[in-house]
Amino acid sequence: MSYCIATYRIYDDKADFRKKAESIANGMTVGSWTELPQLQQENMRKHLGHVENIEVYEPQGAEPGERYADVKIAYPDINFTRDIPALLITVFGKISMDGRIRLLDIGLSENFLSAFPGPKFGIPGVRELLGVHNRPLLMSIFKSVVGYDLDGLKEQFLAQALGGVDLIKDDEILFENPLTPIERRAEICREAAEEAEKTTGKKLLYAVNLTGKTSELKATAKRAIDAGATALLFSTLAYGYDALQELSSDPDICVPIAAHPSLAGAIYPSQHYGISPALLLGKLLRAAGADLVLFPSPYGSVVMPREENLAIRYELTRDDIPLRQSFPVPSAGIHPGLVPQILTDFGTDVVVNAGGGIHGHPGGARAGGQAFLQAIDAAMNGVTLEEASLRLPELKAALDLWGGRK
Ligand code: 1AE
Repeated sequence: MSYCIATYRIYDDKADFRKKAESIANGMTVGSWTELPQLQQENMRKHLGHVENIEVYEPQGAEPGERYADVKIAYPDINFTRDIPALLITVFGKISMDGRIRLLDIGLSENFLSAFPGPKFGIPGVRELLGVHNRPLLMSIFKSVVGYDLDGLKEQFLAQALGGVDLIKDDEILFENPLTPIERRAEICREAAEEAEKTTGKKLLYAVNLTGKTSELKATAKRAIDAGATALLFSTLAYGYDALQELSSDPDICVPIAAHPSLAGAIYPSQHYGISPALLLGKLLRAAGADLVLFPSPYGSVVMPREENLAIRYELTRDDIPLRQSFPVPSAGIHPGLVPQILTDFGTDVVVNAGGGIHGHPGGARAGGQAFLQAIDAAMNGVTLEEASLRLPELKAALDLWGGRK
């Protein structure tokens, strides 16, 4: 028998946690077990979930609200189809609404995972497309996009591209609109990328924001790719993991997909409810095929605790599962002064991602990109940013504005 194993943290001041765990294991699989006649119990046994482990935390003198248990429940794979919606509904559908319970992890069985091709490109594939193998990548985010026309967008694109960035992504709030429809956007940005390459000698990927009705996503993605998009940005949690998987496993959608974490804050931040970031933004997005995964860093404007970031990174890059690794992209409020810390926490296989930290540079977006690359180069070579900035005016201007001289 093959099982997926869910780990929950359940808070309760008085509950008998074993009873509670058993009622979940029964209730989320065969329903009421003990009330079934003997013969039916035998027939249903293969569908029955079971409690694998319970660890109760009840420190002496615990204040009300502090008592909890970490509970592992095994769910037979034969109960659900091999897709993420069925898995999530099984392990955390109804019970997500039943008191203070948080889903920490799901151990995916080999059998379940075998239905997932995972990222089509992953870290090695994205590096191959860019021809950059030995340093963190740099991604720039379009800012001020709503209400701009194609010329305005092209001008912004060129300024970012000339700074030497590896990827440029749309802002996630840029939807289909008459001024910059997705195909025209893809077309003019491809032209701008080619123009910039003549100066920088560098390839770059442009991730257009894929939006609109779910039933039209694939067709829209293909039109955008035909028009010149070299990557896609997709706000997966708004659409569902399965929508991402549909895109990533389509052989005609042959560009990397960056998953934007929009809405994740409605699901992960509570210690008592929701789903852990490592599962929500790490394990499940990799399984669904995200080549790059954005999430709030511990350092910038929208923050997530460092240990949660490292847990996401672990899930995106662990090498004991047969899927390509996804790039971690710690984001929000990132500026060049943070680069050494990002490299310390994430190593080389990371995408440094910035919007305001590029466009807000006193010398403009081109200088903003250059300052980031200078910071990456210094950090890679063990040179402090302070020291590097003595001969690099773009980096110096960024450090003067935002600080961070490690
Ligand atoms: C966590 C997502 C970050 C994001 O999408 C974004 O646009 C960040 O912009 P900046 O770098 O904070 O300006």
